[in-house]
Amino acid sequence: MKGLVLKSTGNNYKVKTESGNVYDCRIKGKLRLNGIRSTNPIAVGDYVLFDEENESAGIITDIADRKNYIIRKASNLSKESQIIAANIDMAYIVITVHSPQTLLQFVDRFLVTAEAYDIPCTILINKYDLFQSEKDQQTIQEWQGIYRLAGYEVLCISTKTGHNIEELRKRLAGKVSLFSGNSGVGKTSIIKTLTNNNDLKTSEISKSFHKGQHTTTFAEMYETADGGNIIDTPGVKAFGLLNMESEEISQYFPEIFKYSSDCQYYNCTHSHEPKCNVIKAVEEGKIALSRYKNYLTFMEDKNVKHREAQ
Ligand SMILES: Nc1nc2c(ncn2[C@@H]2O[C@H](COP(=O)(O)OP(=O)(O)OP(=O)(O)O)[C@@H](O)[C@H]2O)c(=O)[nH]1
Ligand SMILES: [Mg+2]
Ligand SMILES: [Zn+2]
Repeated sequence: MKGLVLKSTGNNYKVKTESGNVYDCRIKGKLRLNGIRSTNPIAVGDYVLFDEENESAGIITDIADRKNYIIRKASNLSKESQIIAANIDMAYIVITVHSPQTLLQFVDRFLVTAEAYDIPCTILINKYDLFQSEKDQQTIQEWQGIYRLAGYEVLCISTKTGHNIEELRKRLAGKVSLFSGNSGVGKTSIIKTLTNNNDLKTSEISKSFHKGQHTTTFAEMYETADGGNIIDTPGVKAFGLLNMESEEISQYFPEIFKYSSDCQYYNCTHSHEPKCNVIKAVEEGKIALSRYKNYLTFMEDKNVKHREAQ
C-alpha cells in the first residue's frame, strides 16, 4: 500500500492512504536512505510503501524519492541533523516582535536554509494585535522593508483578530506548506484557525521568561478544507547552517547574489574587496544593513569552523 507520512516520532509513523485510512506504521529492517545521516530516516511529507498488518497497522518497506526536504542541525557544530519535512512547496517562518521576541539572525538562518533547499519562503508576523504601539509599528515597518528588499513576502497576521487570515488561506490552498519559528510565536494557533481542528494543543508563553513552552513536540501534517496540507513543527531555538561552504552562502542571500555578478573579482567575498558591487549596494540602501551584517556573521562562523577543523 502507498501512503503519505502525516507524523513521525522516530519509531512510529502515522501514514494516510489515498482512500483516507490512517495506519500506525513501523519500519522493519534497513531502508535504503540516500546516504542521509539523520536521527529520523522518514519524515512528515514522505511517501512510503507499506505492508498492511491489520486495519490500522503496517510495516514500511520503502520510501519514494523526495522532491525536496529540509534538514535542521541543532547548532553549527552539531553532528546530528534532523529532517524536518519532505516534499514541501512553501515554507513559512512565523515571527513576533515580542512575546516572544524573534531575532533577525534567526530569521536569516532559516531563510538561508530554505534557499539552500530551493524552497520558497514567506515571512508571517503573527500576533499583529499586540503590536499596535508606535514603537512596535516602527519595528514592523523596518522588518517589512528589510525582507521585501530581499524579495520575500511579509504578511502581518493575527489569530486573535483574524487579520489577513483569509489572505493566508488563499496562499495555502492546494499546496504543502511548512510552518517554522521559535516556540510560542503561534504556529499551532494559526493552523488551528485554518483547519478548525480543536485537537491541536497550544499554550501560553511563560510569564517569567517570555518564551514559548515547546508545546508541539513532533512535526505533524494537517489538511485544510481546500486541499492544502500544513506541517506544524516544534518551536526551534536556533538554526545551525548546514555543511555549506562559505562561498555558497552569498548564493542564499538572493539580493546579495544579484549584485555580486558586478563585483570586480570573481571570487569576491563582499567583505573588504575594492570595487565590490555588494558593498556599494549596501551603501546605497539597496541591500539592508542587517542582512549584510548577518551574511558577514555567517561567513565568519564558517571560517572559524574551517580553522578549527584544520
Ligand atoms: N495576542 C495573540 N496571541 C496569540 C496569537 N496567536 C497565538 N497566540 C498565543 O500565543 C501562545 C502560543 O501559541 P502556540 O500556537 O502554542 O505557539 P507555537 O508556535 O505553536 O509554540 P510551540 O508549539 O511551542 O513551538 C498561545 O497562548 C496563543 O494563544 C495572536 O495572533 N495574538
Ligand atoms: Mg505548537
Ligand atoms: Zn563583492
